[in-house]
Amino acid sequence: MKLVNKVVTVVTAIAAIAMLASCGSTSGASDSSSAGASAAPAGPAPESPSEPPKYTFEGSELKIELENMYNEEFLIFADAKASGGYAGKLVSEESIATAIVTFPAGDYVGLVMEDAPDGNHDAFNVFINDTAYRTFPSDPPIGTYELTTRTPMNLHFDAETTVTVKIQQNDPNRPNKPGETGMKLDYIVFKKK
Ligand SMILES: [Ca+2]
Repeated sequence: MKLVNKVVTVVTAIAAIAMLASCGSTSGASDSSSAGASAAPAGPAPESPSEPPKYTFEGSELKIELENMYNEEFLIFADAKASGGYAGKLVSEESIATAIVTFPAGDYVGLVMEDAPDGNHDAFNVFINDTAYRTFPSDPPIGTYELTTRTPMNLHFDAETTVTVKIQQNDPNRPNKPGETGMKLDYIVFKKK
C-alpha cells in the first residue's frame, strides 16, 4: 500500500513537473513571439524616401514594403502584424505610394497585402505605368492582412521593362468606380509565373 502511495506521489509529481514544463514552454513561446514583435523596428515611423526607390526583379519574387515606397498622404504606422513592423493607411484621394521596378522579360503576378476594415473601405488602384488595376481583398474582408488574390495584376513584358508602380485611391478614367479609404496596406509583391 505504501509503495502504491509512493508511486502515485511520484506520478503526481511527474505530472506536476510536466505541467510546469508545458506552462514554461508555452510562456517561453509567447515570450519569444513578443520578443519577435519587439524586434520589429521601434520608434517613429520611417519617413518617406525623397524620391521613388528603384528595384530590380530577381529570383522568384520581389516584395516592396509600403513604408519604404515614396509616399504622400499615407499614414505610416507601427504594426506588429505587418511585414517589416509597419504599414500605411490610405487616408485620402491624395494618398500615393510609388516605386520604380525593372522586370526582366516574362510573366508576373502582382498582389498587395491589405487589411481592410470593411467592404466599403477596401478598394483602391495600383497603376503599372498608365494601366490601373482595381484592387481589393475578400468580400467581406477577413479582418486582418490578406493578399488581394481576388484581383491579381497579371503582367507580361516582352523585354526587360522599367515601370512606375503607383498606389492610389482612384482611377481618373473610371469615375464611376471610385476607390475607397481607410484600409491598411502592408506591402506589394510581384511573383514570377
Ligand atoms: Ca510593411
